[in-house]
Amino acid sequence: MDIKTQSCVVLLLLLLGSNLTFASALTKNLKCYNIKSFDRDGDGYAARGAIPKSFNVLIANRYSCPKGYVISKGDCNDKNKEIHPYRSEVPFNKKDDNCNGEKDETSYAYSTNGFNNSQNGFNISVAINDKILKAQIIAGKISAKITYQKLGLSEKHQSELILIGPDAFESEVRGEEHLVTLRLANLQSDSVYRARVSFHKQLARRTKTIRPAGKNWYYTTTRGDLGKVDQARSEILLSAFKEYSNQQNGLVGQGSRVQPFGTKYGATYNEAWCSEFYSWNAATRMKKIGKKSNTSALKRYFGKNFYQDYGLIVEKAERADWLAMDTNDNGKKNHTGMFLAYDQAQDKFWTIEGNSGKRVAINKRNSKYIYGLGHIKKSQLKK
Ligand SMILES: [Ca+2]
Ligand SMILES: [Ca+2]
Ligand SMILES: [Ca+2]
Ligand SMILES: [Ca+2]
Repeated sequence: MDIKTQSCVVLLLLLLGSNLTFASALTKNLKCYNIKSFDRDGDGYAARGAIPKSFNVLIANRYSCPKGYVISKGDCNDKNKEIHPYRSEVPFNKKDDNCNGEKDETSYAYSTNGFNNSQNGFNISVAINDKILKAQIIAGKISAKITYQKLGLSEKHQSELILIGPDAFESEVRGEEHLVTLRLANLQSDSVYRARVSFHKQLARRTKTIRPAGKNWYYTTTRGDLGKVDQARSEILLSAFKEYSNQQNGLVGQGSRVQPFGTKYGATYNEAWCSEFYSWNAATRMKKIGKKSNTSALKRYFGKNFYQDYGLIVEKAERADWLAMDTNDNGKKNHTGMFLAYDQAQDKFWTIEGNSGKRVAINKRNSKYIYGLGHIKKSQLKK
């Protein structure tokens, strides 16, 4: 980690809308929660509404709260250590295990291979977690609706809906587990999409929504022209989206007790890990990228395929390219993202990022924060 990478923290503060300031370049304010008062079940997550205490810590300890304090909050049940925000929803128990406000909501499966992702479509694999819904699907009484959007097109005008009759999707019982597979087709190639599934029952005069599939979107990509670079782009993105899912299920990033923050990506516990997240995923297909730990190392790696001219950035940007960002708008690069799509109408960039609010996150970035673009070339790919 170098000085440049350290400023990923600045991004964090911006994202949180925090008015904290640095006491010096080498320290930062860290919000921590008293365990005795706010984490009574000892699951490592302070209760909702917990009041933080600010500590001035060395940058080298940026995520380490003092003894007796925890960094994570949002526990919706501080009397049960099995319930907290960074875990998977447990099916069929009528409890909101992951504190997202919904009980036994359906959840999306992610795979680093995608689910039959082709140039014009992909499958969405949904785990049914609710007993009543499962019974109704098995009885063939339920329709599914997919809301989807190609990233880069306006949410308002370009989202589309499809209603699929009960015979039009696959439903498979594997022991207790029940998976529903839906296919989205007739899509554009070489594009990133997000989709949401909900289930509906047709009554005499109206359609009743049985259970929304959570508020979360499922993110994936169609494939490109099947050339080597387009294949690599798809696979790098599918890897990154799998990590996005791992964040939501409490396996990486903040809140994880499995591989916290960026440790999975080669960062140390207290290190800013935006660049590591990019290079770790890119390394699935790119040679010699290693676990690049800062923006300067990534800029060197892309060499003459690095563009700073804004017109060229917009023109060249393709899925899974590297975006160098300047999130405090001071003319210096301080953060790393992976390019997903460009929204021309809004002049904004869709990205997937490590260490965004200490998490793996999908963001829509104002163009003024875009510093440069590392464009993937065939010569950089593994054989
Ligand atoms: Ca707790
Ligand atoms: Ca709890
Ligand atoms: Ca839930
Ligand atoms: Ca549950």
